[in-house]
Amino acid sequence: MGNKSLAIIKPDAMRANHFGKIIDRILTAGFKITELKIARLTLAQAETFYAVHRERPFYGELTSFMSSGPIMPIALEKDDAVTAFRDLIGATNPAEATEGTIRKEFATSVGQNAIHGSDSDENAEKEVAFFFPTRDIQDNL
Ligand code: IDP
Ligand code: MG
Repeated sequence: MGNKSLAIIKPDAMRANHFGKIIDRILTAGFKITELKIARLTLAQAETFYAVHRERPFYGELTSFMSSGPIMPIALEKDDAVTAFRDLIGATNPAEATEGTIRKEFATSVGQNAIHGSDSDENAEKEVAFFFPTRDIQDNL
């Protein structure tokens, strides 16, 4: 198992000013933040990032939402980071998310669900590289 994951605080949570509380949750859960920035995706960049979902019925809604405003990509490290982070964020649909998860507290719908988390070690590597192609920070945090 790997130790990296990529989080993205989505436009809904950025607009609602929930990023401070969400970052606090992430740190309290024991993740190390190695990279963090505010970014904004073009529609084409959102389509590239979510290309794996291009056949899904919600692809248009997802990519237009993810390019609708600022986002906060965050590179994370922890033992078994992908699984640990998906446990912290909860189910895709907040109606199904466990009490105490980030999506249970901050998501408003299955589409506008506050936060992204990588779903495999392989995708974590790709997703971190998508947002942080030059990792020039030493591991000294
Ligand atoms: P995940 O984010 O929990 O891994 P995925 O199935 O990978 O969920 O879907 C990616 C994203 O697409 C979700 O986080 C959500 O924003 C959006 N999405 C998933 N299912 C639906 C849907 O049924 N309607 C609208 N948006 C959806
Ligand atoms: Mg996914």
